[in-house]
Amino acid sequence: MLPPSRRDFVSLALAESRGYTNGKQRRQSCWRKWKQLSRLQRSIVLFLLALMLIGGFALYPSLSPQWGVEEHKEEKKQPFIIDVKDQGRPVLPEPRSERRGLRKRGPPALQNRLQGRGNSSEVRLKNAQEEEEGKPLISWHGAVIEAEQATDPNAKEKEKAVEPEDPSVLQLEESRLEAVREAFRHAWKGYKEFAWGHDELKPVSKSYTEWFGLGLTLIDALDTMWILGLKKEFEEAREWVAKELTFNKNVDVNLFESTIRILGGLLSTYHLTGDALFLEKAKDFGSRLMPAFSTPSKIPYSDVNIDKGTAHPPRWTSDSTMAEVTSIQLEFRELSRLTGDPKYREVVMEVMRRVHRLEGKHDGLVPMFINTNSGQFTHVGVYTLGARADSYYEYLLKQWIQGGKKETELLEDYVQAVEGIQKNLLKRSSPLGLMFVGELSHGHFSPKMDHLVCFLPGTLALGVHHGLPAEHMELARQLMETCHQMYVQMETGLSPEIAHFNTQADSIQDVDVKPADRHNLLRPETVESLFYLYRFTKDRKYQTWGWEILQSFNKYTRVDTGGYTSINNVRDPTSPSPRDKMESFFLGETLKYFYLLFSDDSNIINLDKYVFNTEAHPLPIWPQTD
Ligand code: DMJ
Repeated sequence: MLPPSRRDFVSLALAESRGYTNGKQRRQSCWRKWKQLSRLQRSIVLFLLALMLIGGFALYPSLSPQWGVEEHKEEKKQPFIIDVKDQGRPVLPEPRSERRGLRKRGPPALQNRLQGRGNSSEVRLKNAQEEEEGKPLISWHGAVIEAEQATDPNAKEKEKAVEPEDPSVLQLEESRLEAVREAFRHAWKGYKEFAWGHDELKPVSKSYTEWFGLGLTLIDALDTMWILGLKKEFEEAREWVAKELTFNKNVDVNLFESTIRILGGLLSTYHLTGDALFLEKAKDFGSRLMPAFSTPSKIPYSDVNIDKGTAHPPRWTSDSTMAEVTSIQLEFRELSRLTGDPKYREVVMEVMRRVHRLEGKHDGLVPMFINTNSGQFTHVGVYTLGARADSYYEYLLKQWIQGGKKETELLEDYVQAVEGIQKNLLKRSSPLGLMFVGELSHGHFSPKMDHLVCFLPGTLALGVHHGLPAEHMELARQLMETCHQMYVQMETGLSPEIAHFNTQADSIQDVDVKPADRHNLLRPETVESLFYLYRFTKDRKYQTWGWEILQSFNKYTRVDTGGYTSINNVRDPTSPSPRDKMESFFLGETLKYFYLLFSDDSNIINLDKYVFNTEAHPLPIWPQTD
């Protein structure tokens, strides 16, 4: 039996819910009921109403849809084929309050990194796995990759905690992180003294090279400084961007290179810092790249003049490079999301749609060129995971991740390509039996592997982390070992640009290098993959391998007066022969991946929240609102 007051309240509620047809009648009836209530009853009702009102206000921000909700809904309805009608509403990177918090906090490395570590990363890994549990992942050509199949056999390993906070482990970690910061400062010193505001440092001749004339190294390095916690260096670079950087320049830029380095660098710095300056610059630059897409086939030209708004292919051909036209999507899609203007996303997704439909792939592998007039592949018959094709495969997976794993055609193409690699491009070397990725030329297998291919172990591991088949992880581990051997089998401990693998049974060494391939450009791919493999397996051997590579860079490529240089000969430790150039990706990628590899804090660029573009600039995985 309810107390009298509760009974009355219930009867009032029931009366109200009966459903009147006429509003006036309803109002009168409510009023009559109200008058019949005692003072106490009215107070209770009023009190409850007030409570509901306050609760409603408190909950409103978390319940109200964020900008762009409809954008994601559209994409869910039409995976991959994104609706152009979806116009106009920008999506901010994070709720404003958080961004303010981030700014106040400063770069992540300035925070107390020892707080709250270990457990939180494990929880996140578990959540990522749980997210996939029980759901078929994709439907691919009628076959369904089941969640069970996609379980990582190393899940146990994932859950294994990094050692408890053992002081010697923490000390080792901190000393390695400091070694990376020191390397960065040294590189920055050379850039600042001899190349400030120019594209690349020539550390030996103490001068610079100009490629686009846009301060390439400085922009490429912005988010690295933020992540490493180099506040002073970051602030002086920001100052340059604010005061000196202008895109009002009569220069031709390469669409791909400038997208991944400049647009990608500005967008990621915007996300990490919340500083609108970088978004403004990104918008300005992105819009100046758009003329590249005005071609008969919608496959963009390689070069665009950012002042005149004209674009053209290279002088000798009307072809564009496959990797170049299919590795600008993460950046343009993000620009659309941030500005609310779909035009950036539309042009790059049109490229993906056309490539997806093209005949001439070989088990999901693509040729290296595509014609900007016909929109067809050219040079059909040559397949590589190296130069000119590499990041096509990387961006299939990463776009799928960026968009919340809904654009199934991207995933289909990625999974099919991995099968194509397994079927056509893998062989084992002698004497160690290393698994390597060769090339196929008109049916002829060549045991040639670019260092560029060493992005692949990391990408495969990332796919497994996001639910793809466990066998990809096994391949990732084996290829990681191979990339490691490309370093340790060289006299300097540094990989050549291209390796040839011996397959004859009586070989003495697995890796052979042709005289023209002996250079090392300070490239990041192996360190990048070591980072992913360590993040996902916590196997410390990957950190050790990375540490050895850093030592070799310091020994053979460091220039006393500041900066690091590419070298001509990784086989000659007495005379590695400097090439006198520090590529912007050494600061943008290589040192950043070293830092992330040596850090045990999975919160520094959480891989469930960010996806790296091919120049190591982290962009957010789009929040799922439904
Ligand atoms: C970088 O510009 C990018 O990583 C690109 O995908 C490949 N080449 C360099 C680094 O080697």
